Amino acid sequence: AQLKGLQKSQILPTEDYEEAMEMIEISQMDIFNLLDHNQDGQLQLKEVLTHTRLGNGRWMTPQSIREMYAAVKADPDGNGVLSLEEFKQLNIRDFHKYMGSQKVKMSDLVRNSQHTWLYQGEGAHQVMRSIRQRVMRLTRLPPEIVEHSEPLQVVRYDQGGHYHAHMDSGPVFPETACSHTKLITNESAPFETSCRYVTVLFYLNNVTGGGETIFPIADNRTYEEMSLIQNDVDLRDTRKNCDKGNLRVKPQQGTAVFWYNYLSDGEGWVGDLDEYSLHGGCLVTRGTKWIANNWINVDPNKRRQLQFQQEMARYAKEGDEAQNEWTVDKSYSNVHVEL
Ligand SMILES: [Ca+2]
Ligand SMILES: [Ca+2]
Repeated sequence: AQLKGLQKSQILPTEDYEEAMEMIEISQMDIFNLLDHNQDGQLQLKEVLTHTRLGNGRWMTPQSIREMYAAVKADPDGNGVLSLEEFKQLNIRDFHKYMGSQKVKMSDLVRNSQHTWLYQGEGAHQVMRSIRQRVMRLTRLPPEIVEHSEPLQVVRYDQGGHYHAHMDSGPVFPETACSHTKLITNESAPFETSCRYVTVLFYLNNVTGGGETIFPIADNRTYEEMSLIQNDVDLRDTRKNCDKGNLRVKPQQGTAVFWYNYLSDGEGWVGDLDEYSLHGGCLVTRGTKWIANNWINVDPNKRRQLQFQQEMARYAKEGDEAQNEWTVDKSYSNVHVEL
């Protein structure tokens, strides 16, 4: 990975933000309804915080939201919640202007790390092949599924690095396409996700301080998105609240954690997203942290997955270099997967 060179996993937001946001055609009323999770006609702080996209890659905290309210005079009665009336008075342009004007540091982002992708397919270095084969044995998944999954992602977190809690894959609706099967099955869906059925996370070194993998709500009895944020404690915040999560795994060189991001559909295939798989990388307080991720991609739509596998087998047989290259490198070289 060092030889190949690593790229920033997330780049600082650009000034294009304001422009880009103005392109989105969505009414203020629609935004309000979307944010008002409990439908009480008020926007509580946590309802705004839950929609991480509003931050344009910047991690929002209760503090940063309050600062924003103050800057754009969003909450004139000062009760900490936005009524529909207050929200209507708000000039969304001021909000975008404010967001665009903020000086953002790497530590303010959702993710502060560097990564690269390493090829594991036919002809790859023996170490890379052996990792793939071990993943096959560990997960007991068919070789044709594992072989056609994403390459190995190697990630470096320097001191001060983190990755706030997230899911490795997205929910799948009938109108959602999977990144890996999209081109081959000719889907033109409005939504796309990476359909990562399984995550195998390898720890490549011992970290001097911090850098644990946190699963904030693992083994909770019930899942409630809004209960992730209580008062000013956001359990997803891996710079501040890793000590409050349910399961914390300390990096140990040569070990790995493995989990499913989706439940079973009860019929031997991939079902709904498992929301308990929410996880993040805690702040590295000392030293450097190196990990690698193997994701196993499975389309919850079985027909599309089988079609994809058939096509891939056909390409391999024809020895179509161009296609092979596309599947292993091109589609991942610039992909930033925000989940
Ligand atoms: Ca509300
Ligand atoms: Ca108010």
